[in-house]
Amino acid sequence: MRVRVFYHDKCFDGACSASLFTRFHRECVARDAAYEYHGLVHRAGALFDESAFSGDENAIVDFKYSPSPQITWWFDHHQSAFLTRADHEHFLACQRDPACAGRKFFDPAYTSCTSFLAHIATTNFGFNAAPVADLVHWADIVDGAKYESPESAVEMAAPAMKLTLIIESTQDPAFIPRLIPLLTEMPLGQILEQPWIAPLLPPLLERHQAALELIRSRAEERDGTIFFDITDHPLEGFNKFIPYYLFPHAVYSIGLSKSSFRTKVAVGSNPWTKVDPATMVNLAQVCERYGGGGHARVGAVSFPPDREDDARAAAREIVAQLRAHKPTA
Ligand SMILES: [Mn+2]
Repeated sequence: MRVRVFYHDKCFDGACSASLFTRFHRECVARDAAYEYHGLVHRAGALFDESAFSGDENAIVDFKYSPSPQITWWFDHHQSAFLTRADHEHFLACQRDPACAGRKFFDPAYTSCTSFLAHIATTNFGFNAAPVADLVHWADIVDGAKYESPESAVEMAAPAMKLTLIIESTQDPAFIPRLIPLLTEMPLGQILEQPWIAPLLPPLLERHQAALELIRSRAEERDGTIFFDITDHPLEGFNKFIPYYLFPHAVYSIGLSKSSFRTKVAVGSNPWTKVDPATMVNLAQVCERYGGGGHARVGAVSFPPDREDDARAAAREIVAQLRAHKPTA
């Protein structure tokens, strides 16, 4: 049996979910299957290439729902999991179909897709999640931004955080598929020491430092909202906690950045803020207005590279909305 696993690309939780799905599937569903990995990214336009759903089984983890009949497993925890109302209705219809309901799972209350998958695999399929407890713990910390301080998030001492840096920055399409099986096979510290992984880290730490200095030079904070535009310095991603490391009292941050395939408006909130979450703006809803999405506390909107002006206009509107809004302690 050939199983194709589609996961949120360049994301620690996406890679951990793909690894955990594999271990669960091998232990509880099919002992002799072969697994192939295929990363998915949020982009403007079609998210899925139907012809890629060519396995005997096709699983999507930590990514949006696809109504394709080729998709046989789905696990997600994103509030914006459904691209359209029709997709949501397709999923609800699936929940009423016994052949489908036991294989497609959605719960936005989970901090990480990895912890959600561990829960379903354990309770519904008798999977033993004890050997992967450390991985599940770190997936929750990384995906839920549950770092104890901006310093721990930006200084990145833990192996999971160094791996996250490598995963979020890699330009090698073979890297994450090669990494995925290891995530549920050996401790994270040992993964980092692999000879094909260890040399990747030092240049990334240097680039991280440069991004920190670039954002420091661009960011302006007003009325609790940080804004920075670094579209003139194309970066393939940067640590999203840098703004709060620079401005610990800020509540929201909007960053306009550019990579090879998109201009991105990143809309986040300070995970360490002292304001009452109930008084904060739902950022998934803000982003959905421009065709993006995410979670209540962090979201993003992607524009094609040739619509940078639209991205900038959207960023300015969002900045104005959030600066006018006063969350309270
Ligand atoms: Mn996730």
